[in-house]
Amino acid sequence: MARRDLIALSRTMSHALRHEPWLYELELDAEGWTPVEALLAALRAERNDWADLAASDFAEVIRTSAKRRFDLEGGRIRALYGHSVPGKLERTASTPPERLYHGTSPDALDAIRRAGLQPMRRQYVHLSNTRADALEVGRRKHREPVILLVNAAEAAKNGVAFYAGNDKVWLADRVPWQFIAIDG
Ligand code: HQG
Repeated sequence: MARRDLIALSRTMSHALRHEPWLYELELDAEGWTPVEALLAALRAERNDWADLAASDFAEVIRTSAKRRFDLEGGRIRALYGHSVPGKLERTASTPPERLYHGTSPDALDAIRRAGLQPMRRQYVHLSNTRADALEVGRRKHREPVILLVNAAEAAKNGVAFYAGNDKVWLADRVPWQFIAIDG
């Protein structure tokens, strides 16, 4: 599949598996999984050039993407993070690295100072392992994003739950400002 088509497919997979599965007649289980065949059936009907879509196309999306967004295993598929579906998915809290990063717009800073990092429209706050990744995430919101350094070890010690997303992304419940510093 051409790179452009892989990106379009990945976007639609994200929409179906993170946000509005019901539009594709999909049901996600408690951990966000749905049968590969069900997603294939829905997407084949979505676009003429997806009429021959196969599980190998999902595998190609995963293999060629810089970010690991999906798990494909045992005839099932799920998004690893980013969900906004109602009903929090079941996740097991685990010990985060000492520090995590979050890139955001300077316009959000006052609100974050007051309310902490909130999940907003998603189920969890999304944090990056590296400053470089946070910068990239923040650039989706502003040309010159603010980078926040999250003292994850201290937050975890004080009861904030963290969950592994993929190799670059950690998820958390609300992170109060007391565990956050501005890192440029
Ligand atoms: C901000 C992409 C006001 C927060 C990325 C962020 C990521 C607040 C925005 C993943 C706030 C939410 C998620 C508060 C937080 N008041 N604004 N109290 N607390 N915010 O897009 O983290 O490419 O839902 O700073 O790589 O930017 O889709 O979250 O700017 O991993 O796979 O509210 O999405 O991955 O924005 O990005 P988002 P995010 P994919």
